[in-house]
Amino acid sequence: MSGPASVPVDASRGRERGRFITLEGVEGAGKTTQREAIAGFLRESGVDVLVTREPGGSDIAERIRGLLLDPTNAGMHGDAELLLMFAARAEHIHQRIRPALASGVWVLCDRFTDATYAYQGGGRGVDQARIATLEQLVQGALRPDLTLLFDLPADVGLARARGRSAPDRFESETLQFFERVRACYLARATQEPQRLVRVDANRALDVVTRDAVAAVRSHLLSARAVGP
Ligand code: T5A
Repeated sequence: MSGPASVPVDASRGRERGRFITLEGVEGAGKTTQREAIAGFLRESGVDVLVTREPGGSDIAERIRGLLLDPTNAGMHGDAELLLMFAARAEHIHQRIRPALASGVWVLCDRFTDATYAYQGGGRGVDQARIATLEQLVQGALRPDLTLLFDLPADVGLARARGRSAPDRFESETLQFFERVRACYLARATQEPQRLVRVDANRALDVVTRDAVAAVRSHLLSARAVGP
């Protein structure tokens, strides 16, 4: 594995930094499975990569994750859920994401703020403007450079997730909830086609991996093209 010195400089930001790649999709879309293949590809390409997830990714954020996913917290108020997501994110950004990017390490994160727009916004009906306010407060200018949206019908993803383990607090939601989540993700992909790349996840694992790695390879090539 090469060190930060081999990571490209992003000329538009005027300083050396890693790239921030996020993976999104409804439950069971295959993000966790695919992130290992993507991380492997990046490492083979000489990129130093931090693999992480949300909610979670740092000590305190992982403890907040426990609260958010615990099915016995079914009565949690929507505002509390939204604020806990961003509280965990603030910790994760300050403890892990920003230091990694600043030292030139690429960050591969299983879910980020697109999930808040999709789940709390699309799923729960929270006003998108409220989410945008918190996004600005917690992240400043930090946004993913590339997001892969693993897309598949919500019922297919739910069947996969529920076949694997007991449902957590989110997986206990209705199919209609996850259909709204999916619709929100697809709308965001339409609004930001340069950043948000849709990958059809309703296919065999190796085919999904091929397309996901191709999207990351393309991003790596363009990152290197603006390098030193
Ligand atoms: N959340 C998160 C919010 O509400 N707001 C937010 O801001 C954030 C950040 C996190 C929950 O938090 C919510 C969303 C989530 O509900 P989680 O456990 O991390 O909880 O949930 P997920 O990220 O959805 O993780 P899952 O494990 O449920 O889904 P994955 O990672 O997409 O799927 P994966 O890879 O674990 O695969 C699931 C099963 O399907 C199989 C796998 O082998 C596995 O058994 N599979 C396939 N089978 C057939 N064909 C394929 N192509 C397959 N790909 C995978």
